[in-house]
Amino acid sequence: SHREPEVTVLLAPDWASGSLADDVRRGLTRHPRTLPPRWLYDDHGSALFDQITRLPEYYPFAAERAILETHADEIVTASGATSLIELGSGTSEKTRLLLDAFTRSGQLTRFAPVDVSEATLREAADQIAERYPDLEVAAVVGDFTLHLAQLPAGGRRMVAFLGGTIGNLYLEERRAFLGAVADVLEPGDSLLLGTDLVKSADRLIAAYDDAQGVTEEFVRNALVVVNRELGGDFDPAAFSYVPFWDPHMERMDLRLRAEVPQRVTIPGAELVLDLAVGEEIRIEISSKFRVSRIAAELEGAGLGVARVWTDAAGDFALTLAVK
Ligand code: AVJ
Repeated sequence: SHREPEVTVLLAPDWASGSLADDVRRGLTRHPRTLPPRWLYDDHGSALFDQITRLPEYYPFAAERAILETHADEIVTASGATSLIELGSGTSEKTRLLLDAFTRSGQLTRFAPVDVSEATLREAADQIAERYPDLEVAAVVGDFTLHLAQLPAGGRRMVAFLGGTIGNLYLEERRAFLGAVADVLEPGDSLLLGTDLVKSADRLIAAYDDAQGVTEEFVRNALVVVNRELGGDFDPAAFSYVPFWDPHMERMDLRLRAEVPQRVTIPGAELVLDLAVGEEIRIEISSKFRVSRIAAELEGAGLGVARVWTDAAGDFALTLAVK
């Protein structure tokens, strides 16, 4: 028997539709037109992302897991944490490697997974509570850009932000996010940050343009979400998928390009959009990092790099930064 996970809901029930409309209005009227990647993860999108993590071309998932498999005990010891907070936890699949290490060390008393998807979070929290019966599981339905200050306090905390999700943020957003994390941490608390590293354009493009077309469908799903949530009439088939490596910004840039001239009406965002042939909508950026740059950004936010772990191929990094 185990304790029931506690679930705190910080998102209003209409949060999704409300902020999606704002994002769509703002993003689709600026140039380049953009849609924020957070909206890719509806049920279908989450299932597609799950499939992406198992594609042979998509190395980041396996690389990060390899680091955790090899170094979880060191990470846990270096952090000295008694409380683990995971931002954007999803199914918490890889987190189990950390939780297993924490179980071996016996130092952890609380696990707080944070995600915007209540259903995913509840299921993950139930499974974790069952598997780690001595752990207090305090799940938070929230947005890691909005609710950092309301995360469970007390003990020595390690905030984990895995998967390379920080790569979705622009430099300014990263600065704001890392600054906000540093603000809520107490001295001795830490951030465990997963980042994908710069590598050959060929491998990067393959990872985001897989042979089975799963990533393309994942990106195209952004239009399906807008149609469903805001009554839009995007024709996803009227767009081609354009993933490219931007060597100057060192990021993957994933776009959809209109193949025919079209008018798109999105009533829920009070928006009518006329797209010419060749007009593009950026759906996601995925920034790639160099270890020196990660350290510079963390230090700029007031966090000190304690350790960096990479996989054997040097594809991905986990950085432990301490307040
Ligand atoms: C979940 C943001 C880390 O950028 O690699 C994978 C999302 N998009 N394939 C990434 C993604 C297309 C992924 N992150």
